[in-house]
Parts: sequence; structure tokens; C-alpha cells
Amino acid sequence: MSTWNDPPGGFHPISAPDYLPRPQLAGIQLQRLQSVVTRAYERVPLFRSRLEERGLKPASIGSLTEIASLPFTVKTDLRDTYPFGLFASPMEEIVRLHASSGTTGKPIVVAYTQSDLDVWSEVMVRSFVACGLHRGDVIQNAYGYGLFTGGLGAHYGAEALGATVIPISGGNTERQLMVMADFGVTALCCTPSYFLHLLESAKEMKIDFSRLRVGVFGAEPWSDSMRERIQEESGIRAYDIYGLSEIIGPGVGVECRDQRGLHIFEDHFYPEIIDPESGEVLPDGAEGELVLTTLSKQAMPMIRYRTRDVTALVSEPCACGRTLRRIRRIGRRSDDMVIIRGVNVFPSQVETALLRVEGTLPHYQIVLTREKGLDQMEVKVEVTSEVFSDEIRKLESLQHQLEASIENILGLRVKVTLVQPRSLARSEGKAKRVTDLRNV
Ligand code: DLL
Repeated sequence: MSTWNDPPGGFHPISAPDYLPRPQLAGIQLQRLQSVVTRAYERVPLFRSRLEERGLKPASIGSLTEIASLPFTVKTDLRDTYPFGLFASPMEEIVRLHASSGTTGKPIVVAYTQSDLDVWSEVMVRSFVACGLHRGDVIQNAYGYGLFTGGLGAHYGAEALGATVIPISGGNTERQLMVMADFGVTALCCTPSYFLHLLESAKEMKIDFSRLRVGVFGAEPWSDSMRERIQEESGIRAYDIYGLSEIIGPGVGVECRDQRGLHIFEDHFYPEIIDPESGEVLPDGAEGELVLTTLSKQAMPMIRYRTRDVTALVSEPCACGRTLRRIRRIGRRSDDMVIIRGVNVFPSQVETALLRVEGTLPHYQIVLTREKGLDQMEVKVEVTSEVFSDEIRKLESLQHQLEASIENILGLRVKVTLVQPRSLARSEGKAKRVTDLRNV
């Protein structure tokens, strides 16, 4: 295994906005904010009616701080307007759709014009550059291709950088390791938990991937201690990349060589931190919920989108020279969403799936564990007493129906365990549905 060094590459012209003097950046942000608010007001009925309720017009926004007067957008707005209700471009101008988990049975849908895709590639190039990648790198992209934004987002960014991209997508660990060793892969994109699994399997299979230098890991929370373990065991530098479908996908923010927080591409995404209870904007440095406004999105502008991700804004200058503010690494969310093998899961989705099948009670527990670096999810569900007295064959069939129903909604194969009526703990207040044993 090689030891890591800051790779060559240096300054890339596309990264120029990373180094703008703050006043110049603020000028660009204000102009873009005014134009995106106007676009949303003119083209998105939900946003227009919310502004009107408050007696606001796009012209009311005369300064960046006045963004705080605008209404928030939340995930349920996407559900309530499913599938296309928040689009601000006609279908003829929309060239791509992606989707992500909603809170119940239906996903949320996000849209891109060609100009949105260009912005996305740009921020992904800037992300890769910040991680020390350049032309000549061989990037194995193990984020899932498809409706998930990770695969195609990283793919087009890697191509635009001029690197060699291997579009291997997720899964098939043996093939991943073979490709990594045989194709001289220098950088890997995947979730950090999947990389842990790859590391364990590589050890077992005695596969060496000594040319691997950089990991671009995101789509789920991972701790500093997990990073230390990854870097020590593999000899690579592991960078954290952040993003969400509603805003664009991966490339909203990324770490630089200093690995002290993720720079937000503030010329395209305007960050605020709020108190999740009161909605008040908090000062830089204070921990709260990240709220993002897209400054240049056309197909689906998002104004003050509540990400539910808990972090803080860091405004102190960074040693790397980028003037972009950073966010602290995200350790938790202010709602009950969990991420399993890169798939976002809300307990309410599991509930929807369980209730579609007869014979169960609405009492369930989701137990998350990690085996050989791979996330496992088990759903324990109580059956009715009639079903409980049934013969084993019927119980097995019910178990399979429930597994299929969950897979239908989550796209994830999980284990369902049927348990006796009244055997799961009842809560007196808010039900605690998830027991997360992955990092204990
Ligand atoms: O996970 C986009 C992405 C793909 C990011 C590849 C990075 C790499 P969604 O599926 O919409 O999009 O999930 C977004 O995942 O609100 C966070 O809760 C979580 N998340 C994403 N990146 C990180 C990260 C993609 N670096 C949701 N650290 C977000 C912690 C993350 N959580």
C-alpha cells in the first residue's frame, strides 16, 4: 500500500470562483438570488402563493440578508406536488429526471435543464479538483447509476475534468476489486460504508490496489474516526463530499486537502443555518439545520430548502485559499431518516409497506447493524394473534410478502422477522422506530 501525498494538479481554471474575494461573491449571489426568486415566482404556483400570502414580491429582495423573509420549502412540498408540480421549465427544456426517497410510498422527482446539468458538472469538477484529482486520474465510479444522483453526477463531472471514468456502478464486490487492481484505478467514488466493505473483502481475497490514492466518499454520514481507520488501513486520502437530490445531487460541498469542513459552492448554493424548532437564522459557528437556496437552477429552483441535515457554517479563512465558507461534517439529521447502503429510508415508508399487507399490526422496529462493513436492516413486525396461531407455512408466506412490499417501496432487500403480538416495546411519547447499532 502506498502512503498518501498531496497529488499534483494545482489550480484548475474552472475552480476560479472558489477563490473570489467575498464582496465580489456576494454581488454574484445577490444578482442570482433576485433572478431565481423571480423565476420561481413567475413559474411555480406554490411559491407564488406563498410569497403573496406574505405580501412579498421578488423585487422586495434588495439584499442577501433579506432571504430570511422568504418562506421555506420542505420535502413534503415535493410530495404534495408530485411528480412535476415544482418545475419552472416546460417539459421540452427538461433533459433529465432523477428521483429520491419521499417520506411514504412515492419518491420525490427532480429535474434538470441542459444548463442545470452544466452547472452540476462544473461543481463536480470543482469538487474533484479540491480532492486533488486531475486529467490522467483513473476514477472508478461505484455510486449507483440510475435514478440516484450519485452515479451520473460523479460520472459527468469526472469526464468534464478530463479524467478516465469507469462507470462500474454499485455492487458486485469481487468485480470492483478486480477492476481496481487491473485498471490501475487512482480514485474511487462510493459511499464510505461500501469502501469499508471493499477493504475487508480485499484483505480476505488478498487483493492489492496500491495505485489507489483518493476516495471521494459521501451520500451518508461518516465520522472522523471512520476516516482515520479508512486512511490508515488503505493508505489513501478519504474526502467527504455532500449533496442532495433536491438541490442538485453530489457537489453541493466538498472537503479540500485540509479536511476541516466542506466548502459549499456558494456561487450556486446559498447556505443558511436555522434553529430547527423556531426557524430563526443562526449566526456562523452555531449548530443547526442547513437550509439551501439554489442560485442558478432553472428546471427546479429551490428557495430556502430545509435539508434536515444538522451542521454549522464555518466562515474562518481556510488554509487552502478558497474563500467559500465551509460546513462542518454532517453527523446527524433533525428528522428520522436513516441511510442504508446509500439508500435514504424513512420509517414512514416502511410503515406504508407493512400496512399494505394484511395480518400484521402497526407495531414494528427497524434494527440496523453492520456486517463485514455492509449495512443490514431488519424489520421486526408484530403479527395479529389469528396469524400467530397459523401454521409455519402461512407465516413464511406473510414474511415474504412483507419483504417484497418493503423492497417495492425502498428498492432495498431487507430481512423481516415476525414477532408475537405485544412483544415489541410500546413508547409513551413519540415512537422510536429505529435502533441503529452500526457505529456502536
Ligand atoms: O446522497 C447525493 C450524493 C451522492 C451525495 C453521492 C454525495 C455523494 P440524496 O439521495 O438525495 O442525495 O440524499 C441526500 O444524504 O440530505 C444527507 O442527509 C445525506 N448525505 C449526503 N452526503 C452526505 C455526507 C445524495 N457527505 C441526503 N455526509 C442528505 C452526511 C450526507 N450525509
